[in-house]
Amino acid sequence: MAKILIGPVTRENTPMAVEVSLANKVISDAKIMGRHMRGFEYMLAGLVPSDAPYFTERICGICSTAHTYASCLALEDATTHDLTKNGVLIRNIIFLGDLLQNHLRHFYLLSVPDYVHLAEEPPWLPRYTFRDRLPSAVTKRITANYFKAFEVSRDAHTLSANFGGRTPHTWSIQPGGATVQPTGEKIMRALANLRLVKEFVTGAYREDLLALVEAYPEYSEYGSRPHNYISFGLVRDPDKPSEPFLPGGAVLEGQKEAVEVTAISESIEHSWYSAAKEVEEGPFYHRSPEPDRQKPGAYSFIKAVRYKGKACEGGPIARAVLHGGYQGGNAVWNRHLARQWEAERAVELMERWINQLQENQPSYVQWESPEAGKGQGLFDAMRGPLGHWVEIAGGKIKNYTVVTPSVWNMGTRVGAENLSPLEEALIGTPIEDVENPVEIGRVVRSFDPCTACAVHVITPTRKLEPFRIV
Ligand code: NFE
Repeated sequence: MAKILIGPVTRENTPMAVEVSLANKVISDAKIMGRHMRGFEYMLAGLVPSDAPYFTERICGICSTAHTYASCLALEDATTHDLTKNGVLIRNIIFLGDLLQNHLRHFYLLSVPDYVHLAEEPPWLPRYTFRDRLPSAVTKRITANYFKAFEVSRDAHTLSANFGGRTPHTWSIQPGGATVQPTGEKIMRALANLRLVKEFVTGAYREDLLALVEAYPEYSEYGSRPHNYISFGLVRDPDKPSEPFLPGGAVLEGQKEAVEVTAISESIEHSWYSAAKEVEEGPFYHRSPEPDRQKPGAYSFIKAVRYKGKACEGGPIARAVLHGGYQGGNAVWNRHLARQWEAERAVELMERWINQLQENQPSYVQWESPEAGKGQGLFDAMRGPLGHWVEIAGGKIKNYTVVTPSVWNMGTRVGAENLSPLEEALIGTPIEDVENPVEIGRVVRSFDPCTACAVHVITPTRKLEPFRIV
């Protein structure tokens, strides 16, 4: 049986490798391989708890505010802490600005080159050979918007930096709220940035995506998988800070239910970690397993996470199913369309919330770390459910665990048959030209994968294997 290994898969947030098996030029099996080791959990043990948001937001550059938000929720959960409305509004605005820059960069910078012949020079060359099916005027327009997207995604980031001090890796999201006051000047600037982003998200982004959907109709089928989804809920409700604004939930074979955290399990069966029984169980207050690169049968530093034993997909499409009344398919274009739909909803929420900021009301309430305690921060990052779990003992972090959306979406299999969502989605995809397997990248990128979040820390002496057909 022919196999194709692509390693690294480029144009994603930190490369990983994909190996597919082909039967009659159709993908019959797929393995996603995260070949870095993150190790942030080891680094956090022994630090003072208030360091956790600063450290964990550096897990990744594209979703950093999701980590600092989730980390603060975990620390606040360890102490039963109340937040102010201003504090929640500012956190939500910072995060949604980050979500908008993510969705725009994902579409234009990472995905569009899979379908459109942009400039015929490096860094857009070399690339797989494929036919650009768009009329030349549309290719020209999308190419211009590709470059415009650099500016507009910067505007979205600037909006976050306006309240966060900087992005990525903001300063002002802290346990206790946000350490910045919403002055009239900041509010005016945020609204000005948002106007620029809104125009692009509701205009170019929507129009360009629909042009690709029309030109490449087979991607309304390729990349489909079982209808199992999960979300921990999007941001917090400014009027009820202990609750998500859009509640989380799970969908198993099309049926919605509330998430029971104790039904989440992790497996390292096929991951490069030494076996530690408690890791298979949950909840997540435990020491991380030790790396073991020689483990037989393992193929990734990403673990496997399951809900009630099922591989569940997170991200915009899961949120569209849970909150948007969406009941359609989950092929490549459905994921992209859900992301664009979510970007429009994010703009609407931000307009509302920026206008609710109160100049003279507090944004921060002093937070003190407990001597001992446990807390969990359940949140939805751009790509899906993000969980931070902290255990504090003697005023220091004893254990810290992070389970990211990309672990949900592109972890390893459990046993031989229980594949991760991205592995499931690749199976059944026809490969027209095995020398130019462009279909693989198109399915992979529809998940907006991020290996940096799922793993971390590369061994510099080890070379990544290049693309080859086995
Ligand atoms: Ni590095 Fe992240 C998001 C988190 S992981 S991008 O969204 O958490 O998938």
